[in-house]
Amino acid sequence: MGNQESPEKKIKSGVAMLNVLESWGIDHIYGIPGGSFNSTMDALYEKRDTIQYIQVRHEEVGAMAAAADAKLTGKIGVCFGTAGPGATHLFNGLYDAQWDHVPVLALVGQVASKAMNLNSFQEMNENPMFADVSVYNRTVMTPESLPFIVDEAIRKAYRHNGVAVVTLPVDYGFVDIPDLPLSSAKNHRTGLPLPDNKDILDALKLIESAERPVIYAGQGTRGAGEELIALAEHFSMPVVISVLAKGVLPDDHPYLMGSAARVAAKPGNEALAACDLSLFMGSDFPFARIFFPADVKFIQVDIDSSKLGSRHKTDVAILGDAKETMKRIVAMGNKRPSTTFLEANLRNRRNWSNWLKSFENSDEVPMRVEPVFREINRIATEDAVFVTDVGNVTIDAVRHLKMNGHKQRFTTSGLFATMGYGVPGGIAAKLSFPERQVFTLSGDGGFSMVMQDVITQVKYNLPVINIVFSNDSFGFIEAEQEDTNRQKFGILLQGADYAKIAEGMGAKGFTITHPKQVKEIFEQARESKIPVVIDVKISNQRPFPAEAMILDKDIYTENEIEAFKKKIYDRRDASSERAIEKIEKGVNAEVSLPGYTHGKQEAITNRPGKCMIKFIYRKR
Ligand SMILES: Cc1ncc(C[n+]2csc(CCOP(=O)(O)OP(=O)(O)O)c2C)c(N)n1
Ligand SMILES: [Mg+2]
Repeated sequence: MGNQESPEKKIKSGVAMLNVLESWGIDHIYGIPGGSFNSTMDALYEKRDTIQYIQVRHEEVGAMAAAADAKLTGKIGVCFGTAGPGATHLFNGLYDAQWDHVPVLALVGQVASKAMNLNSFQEMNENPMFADVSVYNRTVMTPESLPFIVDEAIRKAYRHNGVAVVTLPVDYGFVDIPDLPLSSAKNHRTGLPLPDNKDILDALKLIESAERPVIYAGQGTRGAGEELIALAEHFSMPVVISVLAKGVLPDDHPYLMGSAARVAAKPGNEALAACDLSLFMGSDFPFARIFFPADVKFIQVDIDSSKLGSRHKTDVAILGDAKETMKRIVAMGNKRPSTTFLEANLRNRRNWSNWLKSFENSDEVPMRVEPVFREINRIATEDAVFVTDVGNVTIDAVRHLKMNGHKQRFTTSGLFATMGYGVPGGIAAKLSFPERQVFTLSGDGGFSMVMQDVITQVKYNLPVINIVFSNDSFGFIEAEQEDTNRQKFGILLQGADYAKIAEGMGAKGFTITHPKQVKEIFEQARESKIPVVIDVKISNQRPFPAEAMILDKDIYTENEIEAFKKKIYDRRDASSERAIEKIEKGVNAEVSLPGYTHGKQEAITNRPGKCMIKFIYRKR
């Protein structure tokens, strides 16, 4: 860093800026150069031994990787784009960071200061462009201020867990400025609010009087898996987790009901539908109003006061760190013995797990996904990182990855839910954790949005195992269209040989078409020293939808099944015909009921020895 003893010492403004980055522990930065970014490229050359420039093939990939870096490490991710088209390409990655609340710094090129505001080539009015996505958004006005502004930008990004954008006129970076020690990195402190015991006592009153309490845990519980288990066990509460909280608990923990909403495990949705109290812990779950009963008692814990009460009518709000809050709730509350509600949920979850497991050795061709997940789970190391794209593949990953709840990590594009997260996330994971095994899991749609950057994995020797689930469809949207009972349109994809494409970029490519091949190919992938793309040709079946039910004669009475069938007969259309046919075949028929919604569910949870939970569907 700078030298206070000799203020006459000069340094290029661009290098001074990178010194600030370095002081904050930033060791790599993603982007593509351009005319308006050359002074920073020059500085990056000078600083090449300490800050690695990662050349991506699309700025979106760089921004997405920066967001993924931040999600995985908690440290700020950094990306850049040149003025105009390079800048606009950043948006998806930046919005992903914004929605999943992680710090990212975007450096944006600008034409030279003298050319600004003259309608110059590629000059755009960048501040308003980035206004919505950012927590800090400035254009540098003098070379001397550039390092100060970047320092401030980093502080703000950390403070607000958001995106800071600094727009740099290209000429400034080349200017010599005094080399001053200006970084505030050493002053950086983080702290989380501690809960107020009065609020905890209020929460305890609700917990103690509830009959069917459920914990809904979000990413705020990351790092607090033990406290979460202690809380669940102390009060005999089943736990439902958000997608972003996947991996906080071991997936084989019996109290874990899985996730809710469309990515749900069935017991997850059913636990929410049946509960009379929600302990909503560190989450921004956008579907809370739909999936909890309207009259549920609601306790919300968050470190961000602006989130309290935002997702559901809330009875008790606790501003506090989830970990500390959970500890105190347990310490201050009386232990509650097991209940029929908990027992029912535990059994519901066991049924679901057994049902999922029953497909693991399926020899169906085209393949089901379960044999693939069986292999992923088999070869995954104890600290593996799983990066999941957006689509049916998200549902499958959330349901089938068996994470250990310790060092393994899961990441995806959570609330923004953009496709094209897999390959960039893989780059980020392997750069941040070179020693760890990294899987990316993408649909063919999501993969083909960003697959060019497999070449980036090759260039930087990042041996990621990329898995492409090829169903020749935007499957997730196809299922939505199916549910509307309208014509399917715009969803089928031209198939491609993704293994060959990967080989063309210098990666190792495999194609799996039959379950017999899975084991051998995953063995090879595990040993590979270069990036791998495994293209699995899967059948285009939607994952078992939450809006379907299993009519099991062991669980439902004849009358219940008849009543349900009648509902379907009443509906006479192509999809109900198919459903009836399935029911006629007997037990364990999977019946998908397009046109029915699970928005309103009634649950019968206190019938030990019987089915614990029954859906009653209502027509939309
Ligand atoms: C950038 C972007 N465009 C469109 C969507 C809407 N969308 C959500 S999932 C999906 C289909 C994903 O298809 P694919 O990657 O093949 O995965 P699959 O569902 O088939 O497993 C689409 C189009 C989105 N989330 N992000
Ligand atoms: Mg697909």
